[in-house]
Amino acid sequence: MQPESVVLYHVRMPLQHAFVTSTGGRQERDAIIVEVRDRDGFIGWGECVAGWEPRYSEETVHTAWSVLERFLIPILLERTWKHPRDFARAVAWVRGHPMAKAGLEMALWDLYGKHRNQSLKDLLGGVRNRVPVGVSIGIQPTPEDLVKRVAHFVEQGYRRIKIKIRPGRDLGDVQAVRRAFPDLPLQVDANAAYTLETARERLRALDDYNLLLIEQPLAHDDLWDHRALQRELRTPLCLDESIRHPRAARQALEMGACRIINIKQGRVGGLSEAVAIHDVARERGAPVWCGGMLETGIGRAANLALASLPGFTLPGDISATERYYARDITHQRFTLNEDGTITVPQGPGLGIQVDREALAHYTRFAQRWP
Ligand code: OSB
Ligand code: MG
Repeated sequence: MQPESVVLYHVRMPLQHAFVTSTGGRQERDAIIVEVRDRDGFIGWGECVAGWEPRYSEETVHTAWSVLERFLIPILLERTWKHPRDFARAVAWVRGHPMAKAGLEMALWDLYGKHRNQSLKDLLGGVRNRVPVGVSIGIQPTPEDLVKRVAHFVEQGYRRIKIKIRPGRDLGDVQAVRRAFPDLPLQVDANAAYTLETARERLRALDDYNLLLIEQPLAHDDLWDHRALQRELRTPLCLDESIRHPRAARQALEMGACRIINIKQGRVGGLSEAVAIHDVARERGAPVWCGGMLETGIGRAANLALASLPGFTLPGDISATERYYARDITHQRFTLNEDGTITVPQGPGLGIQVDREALAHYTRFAQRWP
């Protein structure tokens, strides 16, 4: 593959529902869409999941744009690439900025698949054509509102529900949902809102509610305190923010900081690294599942392919398009199958077509290199 030009699009898309977590809420979602054109006339698409504000991690649309422009795009354009993994290796010296790297790497995977006429699922070693999925529900105004939202998605057929929690909106919310749905596969995500002390006070009580897991209760960069907390809980801890590379995954599992890992290709620097973390967990018998960042159809296609790998044994945060966007930027709209799965795209690369009219509609700023 010989990339010839790159276009970045900063998009802002209205969400169907405000998404509120312990770190704040948003009514819209920002992202950078990446378009790479190569000498053979193929086009590869990628999605950089950095958001508007540095709440989930340090990265934002603007830090990612800057690193892409100054460092990553020049590296991409300077040579030919046999495999997307070679690009991941070539940018490894750039410290941090995993979402920026992942957005560009995704476009290379799409190109690679189109050259070889193979789907991303097959390229990554996927083993399933449909993947079980769940919904991640933001903090609602009241627990009663939450129960209504949960009921709505349960009726649609989702396999499990994840609810966001924060100190003060934890036990009561879980109790309300459990009362209404005693057997529902249910998990919670705190997005790093607790300290070891507040977690001991408030989260130990959750052990009695048969949760699948508690996601990222403590600080975004912590492993050690999670280890202490996990020793005091029966419910498995799952790490999201804290797992940024395969080494952190290995260490977290070795020390017992968690028993389950949420894998997001953006958080870990791309699909190559995401597969490496999957392999680390699989060697140790730890389940993984595919997290989400409210992706457009582009990133959603990548997540579905990733979630088709054999170690992804828990339902992913990969919901139907209509749960996120009234109008998406891909022609494909992903829908929920009757068995609570979403079908993995089968076409070459990501297997999606971009709706250029919709992309232009949501674009706030675009730039082309060279
Ligand atoms: O912590 O998993 C998270 C969205 C943005 C930032 C962080 C998280 C999330 C989600 C959304 O939970 C999951 C989805 O894309 O459906
Ligand atoms: Mg999370």
